[in-house]
Amino acid sequence: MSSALERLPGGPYDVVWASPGRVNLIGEHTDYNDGFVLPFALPHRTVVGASRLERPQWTVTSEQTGETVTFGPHERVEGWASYVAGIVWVLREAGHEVPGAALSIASDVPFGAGLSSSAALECAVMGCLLDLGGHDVAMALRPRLAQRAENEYVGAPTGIMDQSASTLCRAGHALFLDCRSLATEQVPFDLAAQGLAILVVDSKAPHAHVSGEYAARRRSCEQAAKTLDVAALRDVDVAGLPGALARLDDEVMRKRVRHVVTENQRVLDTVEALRGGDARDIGPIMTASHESMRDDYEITVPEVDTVVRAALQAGAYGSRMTGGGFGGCVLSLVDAERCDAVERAVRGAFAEAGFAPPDAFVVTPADGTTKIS
Ligand code: GAF
Repeated sequence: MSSALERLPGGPYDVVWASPGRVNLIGEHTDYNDGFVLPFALPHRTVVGASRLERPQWTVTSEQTGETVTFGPHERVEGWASYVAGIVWVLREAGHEVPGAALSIASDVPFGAGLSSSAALECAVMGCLLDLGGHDVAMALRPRLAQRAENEYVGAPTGIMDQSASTLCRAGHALFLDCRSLATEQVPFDLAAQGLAILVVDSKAPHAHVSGEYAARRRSCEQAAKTLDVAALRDVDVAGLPGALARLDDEVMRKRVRHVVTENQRVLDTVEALRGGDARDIGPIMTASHESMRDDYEITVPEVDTVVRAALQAGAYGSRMTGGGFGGCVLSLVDAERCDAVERAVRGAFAEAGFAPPDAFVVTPADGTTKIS
C-alpha cells in the first residue's frame, strides 16, 4: 500500500509536516499523575500539507473520509476536525498569529486503536501552522500546547504522553519522560541488534478516549492524592505504598493507587534494565504491568487479555496492553524469528474465542515530528 505522504490529496503545498503514532513500552495512566512513561514512535505517521490562505479561515480535507471541513476563528468544530480547530485555537490563545490555511491530511496511524492517532494529527497540524506563521516554537514546548488543545478544546482529559511521544521521540530510542518536570532522556532501544522484536497486535476491540471510564480513573487518582495530601500520586513511592493504602477506605481507590504507584516503579525498573543491556530483562516487567492494568486499574478487555495470554504461551518474553485501555493494542517482546509463530498463536486463540481476526505488525522505534518540505 502507498504511504500517507504519497496519498496526500491536492497540493503542491507551502509546507508539509509529519508526526507519528506511538506505542507505550511501559507506564500506563501514570502521565496525568505526574509520573513516568516510556513510549516510542511508530513508523506509522500522519502527514499534513498546508498552504496559506489570505483570509482568516481554515479548510481541512481528510484523505481517509473524503470530507472537507471549513471553519473561521470563532467557530466551534466537532468530530475529527476538532483536533485541527483545537490547534488553531490553542496557538491563538498562546498569542501566535495563525494564518488562514488550506490543509490536507493523510494518515497511516490506525484510528481508534490506542496508537495515538489524535496526537499525531495535532502535532503535524501544529508543525504546519507554526511554520506557515513563521513562529519558532521549540519542540520541547509543543506537547503542552497540543495537550491543552485536546483537554480544553476537544474535551478529552488526557495526559501529556502522546503529544510528547509524537513530537520528541527519536529513531532507535524510547523516550523516558518525567511528566512532572518534562525532563526527557532518549533511551537506546535497538532490539534488532539482540535478535528481538516488538510485535504489535491490534485487538480490534472498540476503544474510545473521550470515554467516561478514562475520566473516572483520572478523577479517582486525583481524589486519592487529595486524601493522601500529596500534589499527585507520583509523590507516593513503593516504600510508602502500604502506608498510603492504609489511609484509603475505598477498595476501588486502593486498587487504582496501587496500579499507579507500582507502574511508576516499573518504568524506572525498565529504564534500568535497558541500561543494563539485555532487553529480555524487561519482559517480566511488561507482563506485571499488564496484570496490574487488568486486576487493579481494570482497563483491559477479554480480547487484549487473550492476546497477552496467547503471546506468552507462544514464547514472548513479555506482553502488555498499550494506551488508554478498554481495547486497542498489545505489544509483545519476542525473538525476531518467533514473530510469525506468536502471531499464529494469537490468531488461533482469537478464532477459538470467537473474536474477529486481529491485525499484527512488527514495529521499530521511529522519529517524532518532522518537516518534510
Ligand atoms: C491515553 C492518553 F491520551 C494518555 O495521556 C495516557 O494517559 C494513556 O492513555 C494511558 O497511559 O493514550
